[in-house]
Amino acid sequence: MGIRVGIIGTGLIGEDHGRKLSSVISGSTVSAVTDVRRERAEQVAAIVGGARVLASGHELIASDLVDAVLVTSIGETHAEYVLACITAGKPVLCEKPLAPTVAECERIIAAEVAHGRRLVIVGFMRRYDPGYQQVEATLRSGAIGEALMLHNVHRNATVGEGYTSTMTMTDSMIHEVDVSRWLLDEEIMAVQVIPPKRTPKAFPHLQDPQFAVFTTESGILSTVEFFANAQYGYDVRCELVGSLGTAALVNPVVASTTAGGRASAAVPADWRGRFSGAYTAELQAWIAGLARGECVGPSAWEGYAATKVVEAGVEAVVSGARETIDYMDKPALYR
Ligand code: NAD
Ligand code: ISE
Repeated sequence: MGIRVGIIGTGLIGEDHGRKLSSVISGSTVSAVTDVRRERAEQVAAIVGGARVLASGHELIASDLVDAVLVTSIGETHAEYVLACITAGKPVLCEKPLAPTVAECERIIAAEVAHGRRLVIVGFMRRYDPGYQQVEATLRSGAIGEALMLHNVHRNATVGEGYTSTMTMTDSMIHEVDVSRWLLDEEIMAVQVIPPKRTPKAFPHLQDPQFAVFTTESGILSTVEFFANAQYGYDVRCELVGSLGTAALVNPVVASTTAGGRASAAVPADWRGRFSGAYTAELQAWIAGLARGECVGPSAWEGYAATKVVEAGVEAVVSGARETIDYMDKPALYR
């Protein structure tokens, strides 16, 4: 039976993670699910097999059926559920963002510090992608010298009408915030967002694409081109420029076609195809850690620091100015 996971929020990623936890990951089962759309929770319960549909997130957190909780509901609900998990003393993997506001992240940190033991991890899955891991290992090896610049590209094929100009930061570029902090091992101290010419393929309310520049403690620049309606598919790129050379992601190609005088390879439709292996590795590391009594994965501090940058980034989208960031002291629990 292993670790019995309860899932709160059975939308796209709740279903995707649920499939992995019930049939790919070793040492876990999905024992309970819940969603404000009960029919959706019932669908996912049928997909994972053997999960009870419970009436609310709070009932699920309190349930004896659940050893650990996966929060994959919408971002605005994360803090409430993560805080309830800490109160119940249950480990929780919360999808990004840990919470949409810094104030909520600070409450989570205060609660976890008062609890005295780490329970919370945040779903920054790119840290588990073999390509990003290779770039990180190359930097640490010294082969490309000192990091000077990081160039990131993040393109979605399309987004829905509900996607707004500030969600480019809160929903999407938050991944580049985390990748920059993790790869460069420095905090981001300032952010600026420059609006390029707009694509005609976005709803009029959305500034798309957007271009952000993060500056780290030692002055490394991390640039992000984020394009929400790139049309052709899902495409994530990254090149780290060092004082002696560069290290770049190579997008994984599963198979290519050569026909009619052309060679081509498929582009993934969305994040599920591109990062499937990273989600599996993230979930497996979490479950294996829990089996040993450890909390393995990006901490609540990483979630807080990312939301700090994102909050400044949202101000920068509106102001057009370079917004600076200051952080609280890092509690000993996260050092
Ligand atoms: P989604 O809209 O498909 O699913 C969200 C689900 O939460 C819906 O089924 C909705 O009914 C449910 N919900 C809303 N309020 C709730 C509440 N109070 N209690 C319980 N359920 C509630 O969205 P999604 O794409 O699955 O995204 C969910 C979360 O995962 C978001 O925080 C998103 O940023 C994150 N996400 C992360 C990645 C990644 O690459 N790490 C990818 C996609 C989404
Ligand atoms: C989505 O919510 C994710 O987290 C994906 O990883 C990201 O690439 C996409 O831009 C977001 O909308």
